[in-house]
Amino acid sequence: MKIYVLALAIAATLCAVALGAGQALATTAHHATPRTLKVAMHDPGCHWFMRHGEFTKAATVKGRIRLLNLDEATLKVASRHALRHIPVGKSLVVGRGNYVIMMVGQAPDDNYLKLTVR
Ligand SMILES: [Cu+2]
Repeated sequence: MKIYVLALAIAATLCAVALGAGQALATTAHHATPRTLKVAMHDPGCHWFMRHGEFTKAATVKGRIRLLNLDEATLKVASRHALRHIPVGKSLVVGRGNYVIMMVGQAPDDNYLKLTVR
């Protein structure tokens, strides 16, 4: 009986630790709310980063950033590790790395946007 109680106490302690860790993670995520970088439709080039009311083909940001697709079709976000898609009106948070952003079915001379996240 004593061993059973001891096991129960250990299990309860482990649960409390796991719960605490989970809350710590949630808190961290909450504080690091990423800013938003818009990708907007604009010709020529079809799509551009829109920052401070200006259209640019390249952007460098510090810290995680939320990419918002305001283009006319799904965007492709390519990094060394993955190719991800952002449907129109949706967004994607990206972390540190280099990215090339293009649109599905885009013309060969449309923009390839370069994003650097430090
Ligand atoms: Cu486009």
